[in-house]
Amino acid sequence: MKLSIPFAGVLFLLLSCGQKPVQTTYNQVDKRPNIIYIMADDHAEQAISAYGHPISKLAPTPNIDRIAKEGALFQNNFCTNSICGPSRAVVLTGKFSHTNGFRMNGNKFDGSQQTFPKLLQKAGYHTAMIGKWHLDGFPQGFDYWHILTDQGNYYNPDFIAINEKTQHIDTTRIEGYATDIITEDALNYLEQNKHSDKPFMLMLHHKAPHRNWMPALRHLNKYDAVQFPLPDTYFTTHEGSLGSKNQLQTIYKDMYEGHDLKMTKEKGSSELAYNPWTTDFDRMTPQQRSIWNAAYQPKNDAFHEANLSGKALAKWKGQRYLQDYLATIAAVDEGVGKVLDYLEKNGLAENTIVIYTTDQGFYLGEKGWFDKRYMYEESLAMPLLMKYPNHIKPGTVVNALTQNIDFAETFLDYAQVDIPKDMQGKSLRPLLEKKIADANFRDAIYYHYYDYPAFHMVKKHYGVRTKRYKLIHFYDDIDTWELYDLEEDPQEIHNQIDNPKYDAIKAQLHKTLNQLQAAYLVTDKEMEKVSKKSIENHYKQFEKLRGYTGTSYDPITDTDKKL
Ligand code: SGN
Ligand code: CA
Repeated sequence: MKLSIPFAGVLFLLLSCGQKPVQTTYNQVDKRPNIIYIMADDHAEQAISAYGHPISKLAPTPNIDRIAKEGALFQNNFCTNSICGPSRAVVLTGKFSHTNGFRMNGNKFDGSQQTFPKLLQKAGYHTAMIGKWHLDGFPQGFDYWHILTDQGNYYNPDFIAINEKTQHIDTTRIEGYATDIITEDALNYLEQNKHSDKPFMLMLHHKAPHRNWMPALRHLNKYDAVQFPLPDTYFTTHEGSLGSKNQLQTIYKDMYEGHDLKMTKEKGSSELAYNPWTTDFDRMTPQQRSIWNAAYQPKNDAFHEANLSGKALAKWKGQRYLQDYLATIAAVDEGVGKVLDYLEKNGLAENTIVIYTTDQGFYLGEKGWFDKRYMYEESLAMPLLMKYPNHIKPGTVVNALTQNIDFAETFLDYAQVDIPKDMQGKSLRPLLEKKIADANFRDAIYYHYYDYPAFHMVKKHYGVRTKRYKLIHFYDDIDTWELYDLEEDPQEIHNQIDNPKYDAIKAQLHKTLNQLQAAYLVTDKEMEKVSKKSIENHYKQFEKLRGYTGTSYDPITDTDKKL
């Protein structure tokens, strides 16, 4: 791996001055806790074994689980807007999308606004940001940053950083696997900072396991022999839910057979079946590509021999997706282990808060889906694990309704920095110190997703979730409400909006929704409608990108249908 510029610069300085770093105790002067915020991209709770889901039992994440074992596991943590950039903007600002202004990917993040890293930096912290940024513009409020370009690539990714010599912003391609490079860079950062008397705050953001789920070379065959359980709702017909009918995120219909599922054109060939974004595979070195092909070819040839169609093909695609998705997580888990080991070996574990989370939840075949965006449980949920020895009791389980809106205030609270009045969350510290009961923390959470028409065509919607119920309004080219009783129907397949049995609950949920919108100073109860033409064009554009076989299993007719 190439040395990134700032480290090369520091090394050069140390060598050229002939100085050895002064040996001091870490944080000798300032005893406030260090913070390592590890955020993966699209890592579902169902794929973190600490959460106990059947899928994760077959693909455990022992290192990530260590954080919960030594600290806390949040059982009801949610995002406010289930999509990448917006979730990151909420984390940085402690404000909802309608307040921080970043509602959807493609918006411009106003980097000049108040963020928690800026406040920590001002209060004497050394701050760093490594990995996926995806907020447009460059990070502000960080002493060191080294970020992926846009979404980043799994193999030989491009990174952007400030060249310390020229002060120009440089893009450098680094050979290797993104997850490993990011982990390595974080370990280098910790090592370089080891003798600072300042506490640090490091944001370590992985690209993995974002689409198209490309595992590290050492993990390409990791789960070939495992049959993962496909969810009961894999072949749902979305009865009673207009909001979920016309999306484009069904595994057996919308995945690109080459790019996403790594299927080949025919037996004996390593040519990908359908690969609209050539950059992910084309950027691999010939050596990487040949290891890749050697690992995938036998399983792809076996697939061609089996000559599957209909339901069997749809199930095969679900398996391939899960095998790749979970194998991609393996390197993330190893990386978390390396960071935790480093902290222990260097006497840093005690005084460092470690968080593991992801920008939002993800579907692993529930309702037939991949991707996120919806206010349904799998994508609304945002895994959260947190340790801080001597402050958080090992094995703590938090059941309170919490959100990414709370993170900024939590970090400021632990760092003893005043929490600005305009932040919209609540510090989680009193919960972790058991100064407040879970049930008294928050009665309901607010959600708003705006990104339509866009990839996957999930309609705009907002809503409220309490401990037991959920009310959602889908709007724009439709106008429809959904109500779910999460206790009776955790899979959210029975929309109770027209069931008179729920009339009183419905009225209460509407009231709570109005109260939350008032409390959070919601300025955009509903966004402006888009034109029919634009919606049609988006459908056309995305439908063109779909599978090469030109057919998909249709659960309504139980046959293969032409796409
Ligand atoms: C890409 C993906 C989508 C994904 C978005 C947003 N398509 O466009 O499937 O929903 O990113 O993801 S891909 O074919 O380019 O992989 S996010 O996590 O950045 O919000
Ligand atoms: Ca994401």
